[in-house]
Amino acid sequence: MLDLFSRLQPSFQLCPGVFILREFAGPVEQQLLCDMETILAAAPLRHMHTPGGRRLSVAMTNCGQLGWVSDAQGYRYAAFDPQTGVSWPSIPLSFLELAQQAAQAANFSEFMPDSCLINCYQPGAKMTMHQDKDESDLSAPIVSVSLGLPATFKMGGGQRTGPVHKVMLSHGDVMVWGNEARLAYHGVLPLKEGVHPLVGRRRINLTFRKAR
Ligand code: MD3
Ligand code: FE
Repeated sequence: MLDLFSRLQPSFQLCPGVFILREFAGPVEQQLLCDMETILAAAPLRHMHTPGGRRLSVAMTNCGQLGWVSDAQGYRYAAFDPQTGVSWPSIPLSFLELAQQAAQAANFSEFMPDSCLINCYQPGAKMTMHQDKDESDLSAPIVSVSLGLPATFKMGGGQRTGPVHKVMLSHGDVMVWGNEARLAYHGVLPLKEGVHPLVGRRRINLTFRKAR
């Protein structure tokens, strides 16, 4: 664990249960982006709707045994892509290894995600404060990988309102949440205009979860 942290300075524990691993994904960025394009070809990005009928500004798709979906029926994990009717593409080895290494660096060994949500932000897209609580096993951490344009991430506590930590997340940064932070409210401020040399005019976030 020490050695994983030392090659990745400056990584830190933002607050109990929240680990920020700066540039942890850097060494595998090309492979991640290449594997992501294969997934997008089979399961295209789409703007889902909230149960209340509002279109999400972040475009999403999934890979893994289960994918997070939202529509008029509610939020849930589904084994099939509602848009194509077929299973989500499986989690590529490059994704899985990175998620497991990040979890291990944050002291969660044996993390076995069964779901990876791919979020695509274009300038202006944002994510309002929410909790991730659709997963059955809250003892498993969540690992998120940021690629492309930088974004400001907000993290509060157990309530939607109240003081927040703000953290800039840049290309290659990986965050791990677990334990006391697992149900923290969090969100992303509207993405600023820009073009990333490798990823273009967008921010990609890969969120690995154990949904079942
Ligand atoms: C903080 N995505 O998809 S990273 C989401 O950058 C989501 O796209 C954001 O929040 C993004 O639900 C943030 C992932 C994340 C996931 C779980 C968390 C952050 C978390 C649980 C507790 C606190
Ligand atoms: Fe979330």
